[in-house]
Amino acid sequence: MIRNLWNDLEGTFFPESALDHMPEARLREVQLQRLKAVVALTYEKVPLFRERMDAKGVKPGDVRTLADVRLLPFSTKADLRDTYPYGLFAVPMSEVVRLHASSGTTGKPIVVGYTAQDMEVWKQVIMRTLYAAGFSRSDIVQNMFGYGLFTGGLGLHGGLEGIGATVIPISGGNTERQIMVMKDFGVTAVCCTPSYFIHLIEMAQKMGIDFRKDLKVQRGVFGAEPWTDQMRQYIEGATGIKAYDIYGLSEIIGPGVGAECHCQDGLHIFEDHFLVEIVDPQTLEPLPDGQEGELVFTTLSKQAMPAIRYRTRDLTSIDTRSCACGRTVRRIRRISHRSDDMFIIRGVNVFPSQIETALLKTEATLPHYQIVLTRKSGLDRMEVRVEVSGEMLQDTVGAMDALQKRFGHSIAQITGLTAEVTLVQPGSIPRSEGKAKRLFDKRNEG
Ligand code: DLL
Repeated sequence: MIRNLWNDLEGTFFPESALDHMPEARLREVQLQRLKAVVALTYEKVPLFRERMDAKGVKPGDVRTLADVRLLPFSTKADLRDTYPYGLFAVPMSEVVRLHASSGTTGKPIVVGYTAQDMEVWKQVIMRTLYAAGFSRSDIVQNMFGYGLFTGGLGLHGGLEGIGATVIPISGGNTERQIMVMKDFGVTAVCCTPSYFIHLIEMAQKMGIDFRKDLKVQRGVFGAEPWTDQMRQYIEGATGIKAYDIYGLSEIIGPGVGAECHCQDGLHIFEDHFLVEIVDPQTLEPLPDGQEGELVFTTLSKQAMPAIRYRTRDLTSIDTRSCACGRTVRRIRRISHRSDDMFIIRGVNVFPSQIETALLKTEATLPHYQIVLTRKSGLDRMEVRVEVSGEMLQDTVGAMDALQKRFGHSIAQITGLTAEVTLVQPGSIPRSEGKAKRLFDKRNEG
């Protein structure tokens, strides 16, 4: 079914990317046809969906238009935990060729499965991601996403091989060796989390390696965690490479749900495989295009573990403007926060990304920071530990005090809250090989 679509479209695109340029009417037809099929499949094969649909009095035949997706029940990560490990699979295990798992922060991991066709789709969406970021078969790519149960490493790997690039499956960690490989193997492109790449830039500086003079890296795809435009500017400014955003989540397929093109202005969703909605996280009512809310996906072609109206907790909006690149698949704006990242302190809702924006706005610092919440005599305190550069530490006590005040002022401006700002030594905030952890909520400890 997927391959036949390629024949419908002529053009100079790579066959996979042609799907990003499908005439909109055709795209909606494909989506509807696939939506009907996936609803029928889940109703028949997944007891949890059948029970929920029956409880709402909805039958698969009631889905007649794309808007009818709203008749269907939502699903969440809790459903995956409650049916751990294979309860939401729609095919027998003999059809499942790959398992991945996402650790999450609490309790058991969630397990996701793929059939051989799911693996083919995954490869294709990653190939589309890579083409959008200008990767080609001539690239030598250092893939620093973690290999193993995490979907990042092996997910990118399949698509990189698909486009015929030379893949170095190095995974994360051992940063000095990463830099040696980057130099000696003539690496032209990289894939990893943005926070790990920033760590790598610092390490290269320490080792006396100049990205522009000593390395051949030209582009990278970065994702698996929120990052800001300021971080992109830092990465591009420090290295001269082009940095593209890649988005995805294990429950939907892994990396490859959405990707930036050369316009670097939001992420195109591979809509022929993923039906996107934005809902109000409180009322769960659909929100109009352009308004920020929770991203919800229904998978349109997944066989092993289809997802119906899966609530991602990621907050963003749909951008309906056409993109200068000519892709017809719509974009979502960059994801800067998740609804469950939000913390409430003294009654005020705060996202870690707001603290990051406040810090980056104040000085040209790197986003190495931690937010530590504590409670003393019933009062909540927010401490923000910010790493400053070695040169800044040489400054006079007065200059340091002034800097601390500027950070505090900027945080207050953005969040309306007073924070205790602590300036810490360069390198003292632990670096992660994968996703960075910024928030430490110790309010209920001891
Ligand atoms: O992080 C898949 C992935 C791997 C995406 C490599 C991109 C590159 P999970 O571990 O299941 O899967 O985590 C998914 O990470 O719901 C978001 O909250 C966050 N996330 C992923 N990509 C981005 C991004 C992978 N580009 C969760 N920007 C998602 C912001 C992101 N947040």
